[in-house]
This record gives sequence, structure tokens and C-alpha cells, in this order.
Amino acid sequence: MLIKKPDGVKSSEITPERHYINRREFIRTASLAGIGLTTASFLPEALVGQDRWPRGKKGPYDTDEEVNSFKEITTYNNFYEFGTDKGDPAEYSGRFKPKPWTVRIDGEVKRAATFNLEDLLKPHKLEDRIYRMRCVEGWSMVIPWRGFPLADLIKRVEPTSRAKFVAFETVYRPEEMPGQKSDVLGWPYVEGLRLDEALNPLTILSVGLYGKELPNQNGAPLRLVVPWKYGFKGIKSIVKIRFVEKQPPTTWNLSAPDEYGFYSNVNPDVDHPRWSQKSERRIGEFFKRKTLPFNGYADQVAHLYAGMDLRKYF
Ligand SMILES: Nc1nc2c(c(=O)[nH]1)N[C@H]1C(S)=C(S)[C@@H](COP(=O)(O)O)O[C@H]1N2
Ligand SMILES: [Mo]
Repeated sequence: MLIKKPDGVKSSEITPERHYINRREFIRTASLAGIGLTTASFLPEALVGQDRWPRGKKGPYDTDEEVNSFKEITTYNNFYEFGTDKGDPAEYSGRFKPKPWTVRIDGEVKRAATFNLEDLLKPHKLEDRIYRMRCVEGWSMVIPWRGFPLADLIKRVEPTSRAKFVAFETVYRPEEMPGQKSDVLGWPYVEGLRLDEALNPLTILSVGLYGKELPNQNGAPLRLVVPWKYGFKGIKSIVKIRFVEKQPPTTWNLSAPDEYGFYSNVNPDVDHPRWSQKSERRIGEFFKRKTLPFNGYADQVAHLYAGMDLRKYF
């Protein structure tokens, strides 16, 4: 994020391009035109090659906006452990081993423990959630995550009354994560949420997307998703979750405190020092769209910040 200029994405970097028409629209148009397509096999590969998660709201937390393609979601990534270019995570995460996996949960909790991932997941029912995601760099995507509410895990481990924040840590494995051999960021990557943010029903731990297990480049096998905040809050490949009294350090804030605050709520009224946050480019689209306060989730989360000066607590 320090390196790339904002919105540095050209649509030609995304393959295949969406061609500004979706497949169903094309088929409908084609049939209305009497072309009489009975199978999609005559359509150009770029229009049929991608699985598209079916559009439409299935649950109360889903957006009905068009979902990005699996290819877009898995080839245009930020995961500096594998390099700083958008294509690096897909290209260089093949050696990373997300299995077996253990997660340490400790700090201000009654049931501190080291879980293997299967045991951690066992009591939780996985659901699919279609969320808008907004990167601080000025691009956005719509992603069908598979996961479960972080609140359910928090209740299970029983935080003490002293717990006010939750701190997260990514795995440190320079032999599998070539980016960790560079000092572009401090390692391991760390993030944090206030306890009430962590308990909000929108906050999920994700283990998959598009109905499949999480690809390495998206944070396998377990990552955080907080859709009203800039994407960097969604820490990937989590090995530690610690409940603490004081606001924990976060990687991007340590790296550039004037540019990246602890809260990092999506806010079109507070510009990044080096670029505007008023608009964004949805990956796969040409025209920019307006960025919404709290990334469109204000109804669900604005109350968490009542009375706070969001310019100070950016
Ligand atoms: N450990 C770790 N987590 C991370 C990052 C990272 O570099 N390392 N990048 C963040 C940023 S800037 C974004 S926008 C999202 C991107 O998630 P996605 O690639 O699954 O879309 O991951 C976030 N989580
Ligand atoms: Mo990001």
C-alpha cells in the first residue's frame, strides 16, 4: 500500500475481463434475439469460463450486488507475505502448507487453549456471506465468503471482564512465505479489533470462498473478514488470537501511522494523506462508484462509534 499508487489497477490487469456484460444478460439477450442458444458452449470462452456465484440476497447479511468472479478474487490479492504485486500471492503461495494448522487463543479468557483447526471449527456452522470489500488503495470487490461469526468463537472461550480488544497474528514462515524475507513490513503481520467490533454479527472468521476452501492467496486456512473496514484489517492465515486490555499494535499503523489508523473504518469523508477515499473502482468495472460510509454497512455498525470523532479515530 505504500508502494502502489491508489487505484493503480487497469482493467487489462484482470484476466479475463468482464467485458461489461454478464453471462446471464448475454444469454437472455441472445435468446431474445432469436439466436436460440441451447447451450453456452458457443459463447466466447471469456464469457462462460468463469464460475459466477449466483447473484441475489440469500441471507440478511448478503449484498445483492454482482459478485466478482472466482478468478478475480483469487488472482488480484494483497498478501505481502508472498510479495507486493497483486499477482504475487497467487503465483508464489503454492508452497505454503495450510494443513495441519493450529490456532493459539489466550490472554484475558477463561478457556485459553491451542486448537487444531478441525477442533476449532467443529462446533461452528459454516455459512456463506456475500460481502462488499473495500481496499484502502481505492478498489473493491464483492466476495462470497464461507465462515462463521467471530462472536460465536469469542463466547466459547469466555473473555474475562478485563478483555477490551482482540489481537490477531499471522503465521511466520519465511521458508514458505518469500515476502517475509523482505522488510517491506514488520513480521509477523498483526491486527486488532475492539471487543465490540469483534462481537458484531458482521465480523466473521472465514475458511472459504465461492463454496470452496480458502485458496492460499486469500489467507488459508483461516482469516478475518470485517466488511465495514478497509481490507487490511482482514488479517490472513491466523495462528494467534489474544484477548487484551489495551489497544494492540497493528502492522499498517506501525508502518505508517499517519496513513493507517487502528479503526480504519471505510470513510469517504476522511481522505488518505496521499489520495481521496471518496470513490472506488469495483474490480471488473470501468467507471468508478461512490464509496459509502462504513462501506455501506452503516446501519449495522455506526452505533459502535457514536460520539467518536472519526477524523481523529481514523
Ligand atoms: N497477513 C496478511 N493479511 C492481509 C494482508 C497482508 O499483506 N498480510 N493484506 C490485507 C489487504 S491490504 C487486503 S485488501 C486484504 C485482501 O484480501 P483478499 O486478497 O482475500 O481479497 O487482505 C488483508 N490481509
Ligand atoms: Mo488492502
